[in-house]
Amino acid sequence: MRHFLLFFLVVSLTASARASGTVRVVAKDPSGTPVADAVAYVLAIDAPAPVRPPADPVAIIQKDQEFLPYVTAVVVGTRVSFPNKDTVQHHVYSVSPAKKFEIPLYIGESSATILFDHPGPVTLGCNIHDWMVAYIYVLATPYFAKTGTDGAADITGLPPGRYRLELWHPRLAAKVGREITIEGTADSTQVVSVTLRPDRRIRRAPDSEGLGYK
Ligand SMILES: [Cu+2]
Repeated sequence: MRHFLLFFLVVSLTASARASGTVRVVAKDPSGTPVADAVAYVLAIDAPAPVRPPADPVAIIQKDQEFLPYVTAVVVGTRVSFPNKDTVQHHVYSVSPAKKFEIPLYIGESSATILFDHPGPVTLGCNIHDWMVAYIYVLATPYFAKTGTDGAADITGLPPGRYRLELWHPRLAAKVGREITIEGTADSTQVVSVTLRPDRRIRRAPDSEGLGYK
């Protein structure tokens, strides 16, 4: 009987250690329109969740004088490369507190990779092309996902426990967050209302085609 009880205990402990849940975050503005390019992430409240940066650098390319992708989420310790797919030179820089850097004028695959070693938002710009802007959001949690055009992002592999769900977006007007609980393998959907500031991005000069910028 005692053996049976022990066996039962071990089996149930193993099962709970393996169990993981998914949170589907759906970001919408107050009018109900889906919000894309938001970084949804959860911070573990009960136990620390260490991050493991990827072995290879994450690439943010420059193509047709734009950065791609517009928003990139990485964990602390990730290296990012900035390959230039254009035939013009770019000069990528950031003056953000989480990471200040500069890759002077280059064409093609710059040998420089930048290490993002502090959490927080990083705004990327190009010294040559004012309209080029993109963002890196550096996270101190392994649990995150970016919303698509449908406003949805699935955060997977969450061990049971309590988490703080937060969202970041380049034009976020006010911080959003709430506490959530993951139980077993149950999936949950969290609809989050996000208020964005107006989009003030500088658009490409309309006559740039004729001025030899290409
Ligand atoms: Cu440029």
